[in-house]
Parts: sequence; structure tokens; C-alpha cells
Amino acid sequence: MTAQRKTPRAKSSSSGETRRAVPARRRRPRKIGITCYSHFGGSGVVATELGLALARRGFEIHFIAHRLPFRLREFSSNLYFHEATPASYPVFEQTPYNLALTTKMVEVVENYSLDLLHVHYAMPFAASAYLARQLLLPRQLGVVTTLHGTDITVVGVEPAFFRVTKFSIESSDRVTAVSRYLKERAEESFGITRPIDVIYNFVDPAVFAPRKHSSIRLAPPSSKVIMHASNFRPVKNIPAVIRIFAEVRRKVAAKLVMVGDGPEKAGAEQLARELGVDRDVLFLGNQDCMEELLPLADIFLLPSSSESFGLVALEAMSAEVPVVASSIGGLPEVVEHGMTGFLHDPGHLAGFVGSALKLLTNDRLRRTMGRRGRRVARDRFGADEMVDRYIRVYESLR
Ligand code: GMT
Repeated sequence: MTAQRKTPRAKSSSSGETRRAVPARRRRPRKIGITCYSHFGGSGVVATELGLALARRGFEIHFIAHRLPFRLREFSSNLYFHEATPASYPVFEQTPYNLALTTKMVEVVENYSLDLLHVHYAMPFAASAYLARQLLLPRQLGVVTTLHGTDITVVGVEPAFFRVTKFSIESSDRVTAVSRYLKERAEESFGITRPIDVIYNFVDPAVFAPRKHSSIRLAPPSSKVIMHASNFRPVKNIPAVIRIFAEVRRKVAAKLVMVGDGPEKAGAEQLARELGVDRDVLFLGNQDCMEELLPLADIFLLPSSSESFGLVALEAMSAEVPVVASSIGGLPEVVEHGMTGFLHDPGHLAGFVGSALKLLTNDRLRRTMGRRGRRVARDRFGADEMVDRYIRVYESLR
């Protein structure tokens, strides 16, 4: 902890002898503030699922965010939501959300006697938590930062943010990263030497599971279903998804189901029209029932140019759907090439097409890989173990 500690006073024993006082230990952290992005995206999902799991284990959880995280669909009496809303004012060219968030953090820590803040995504949440802690001195407040992805690989290394991102990471009490790849990128790009723990993202196999019966019909029974889900940002390589599908569809009757929304969506719709496949592509937009959609896919496609983990690939595996993804970033730590799916260089579209065709034309291979994926999701990325590991991180701050 970098917060100031009270100096322990010497105590007198019953024999009159003065003993050196043992520094007062802080209580086990039980009250935790969690800050994350609430819109669709993996970091918000991980933060929400972690908060829900902790609440089920008896922790008091306070989400402090711009709005209710989209996966926060379960009620728990020890789970609270605090909205950090910046006031608008004509002088502001940009609303200073970080400051409103910091103020809300301070208020919630004081009103509910929180032990620590756990922020998901360094930018700008770790900086807000640092400032909140300074404002609260001499109260002790732990700060745990989880690095998720482009906070390290893209936006955090921008000259406009580099120094503050590095400082915020270095001044957190504990730092975790969602893959080995991301930990190494943080160390290399920011010259960070402090320990960073890898705690993988996790999935609940009871929620993301194969479904024998579904009322949802995405394609006629004679067509295969290829699925992609993301926030449609440039790193997701959306045009590649459409191009791969157009090639696959020449050989196999198939529908492409695109879930999500973002800046690349309009271009993707246009490209689908240009390639003459638009009638076979369903753009569903944002959906918050991925556990119902993913099991309907025959394969899941993720040709990203940058991906620190790829939570949705893990969710697909858990639902017994083989993944065809890029061989970059943290994806090889999640998807095993030739075992639970196939991995290719994001620029090698022919590789993606070949693997997709291999899976779509061989039911046995597809089922075998799907089942193996579910086993891996359950055994290596189970929620219980990862939640235990986060709790150990919290307890190390005492
Ligand atoms: O980093 C981002 O751009 C957004 C973030 C998100 O909120 O979805 O995604 C990152 O965190 C996810 C959860 O840990 C990971 O599964 C994603 O791989 C990662 N995205 C990237 O690295 C591009």
C-alpha cells in the first residue's frame, strides 16, 4: 500500500514491561468497489462476472461506473451500483468524466467503508483510482488494476497517454493482466518491472453450454452458421470476416451471423453487398444474450489484428463451438491450433477459408474439436479458480 499508515503506539503489558506494538493489520478486504466500461465488451463482462461471483461469496460489491454494466442482470442484496455522471457546463469542451468518477469513488469509499477499488482497464480508471486514494489520505485504500487489452497495446502507448498510463500502473498496489502476452507487452512497452499477475479471463460453463433445443432460427437446417461477435472496431478486422465468408459460401451453404455494433459495421454491410453475399449475412447488432446465440454456431470466426485474450472465443469454446482465429496476441493461450480450433496469421485469409471449410464439411472433426474446447474452457478457464485468484490478490493487500 502506498497510502499513509498510522504509526503503531507502544503498549504496556500487565507486568509493566513495554512491548513493541505489532502494526495493526487491516481487516480482510470484504467491501470492494469495481469500475469498468459498461458498454458491450469483454472487460466489462469480466468485471461484472467477477463482481457477481464475489457477491455470491458474501463480499459487498459496489460497481462505480458511467452506467449499469450490460451483463449485470442478476440481483444480489450485497451488490450496489453507483452512477458516476459528470455535470455538463457550457465552458467544458469535453466533459471531465474522470474527475466525476474520482469524486464518486471517494464518496462511495467513505459512505460504505470500502477496503479497495478494483479497476478494469488502465485508461483512465487506474488514474482516477490513484487520485481518489490521494484524496482519501490518511485512510488506507487498496487499488488493484486489471489490464485488458488496448489500454496497453494501442491507446495507452499513445504519446498523449503514455506517462499517465505508466504512472497509474506503477502506483497501483497490485496489477493483473488477462494473458501472458498482455503482461509481457505491458512490461516491454512501458518498461514496467513491478510484478504483474496473469489471471486469465473465465467463463461459466453452465451458462455458455451447448443447447439441444432453441427457439431461435438463424438459418435453414441445410445451412451452416458461421458467427462473429465484437464491437466492430478496426482491430477486429471486420472486412476479413466478410471476405472469408464470401469464399466459404462458394463451396458450402452457409449464413454469417454478425453480432455487435461499432464503427466498421456500415462498411461491412457495404462490402457484403459488393461481394453479393448480403442476403446470407445477418447483422444482428448488439445483443446481450450471447449464451443463447453462440451455441447455434457451427464455427466462430475471430480474425482480429490485435487481441489480448478474446473472451468471446472462450465463450464459444464453452458452448462447444470450434474457433477459427488469428494466431496473434493472447489468442494462442486460449485456442489451441488443431485441437480446439485453428489459428492463422490475420493477413492469411486463405488459411481461414481452408480451416472454415475443413470444419464445416467434417461433422466429426467439428464435434470433436467443439467438445475438446468445452473441456478446456471448463478445466483451464473455470470461474471458480480465477475468482479465487482475484481474492488472493485482494488479501495480499492486508
Ligand atoms: O481493449 C479493448 O479494446 C477493449 C476490451 C473490451 O472491453 O472488450 O477488450 C480487451 O479485453 C477483453 C477482456 O479482457 C479481451 O478479451 C480482449 O481480447 C481485449 N481486446 C483487445 O485486446 C483488442
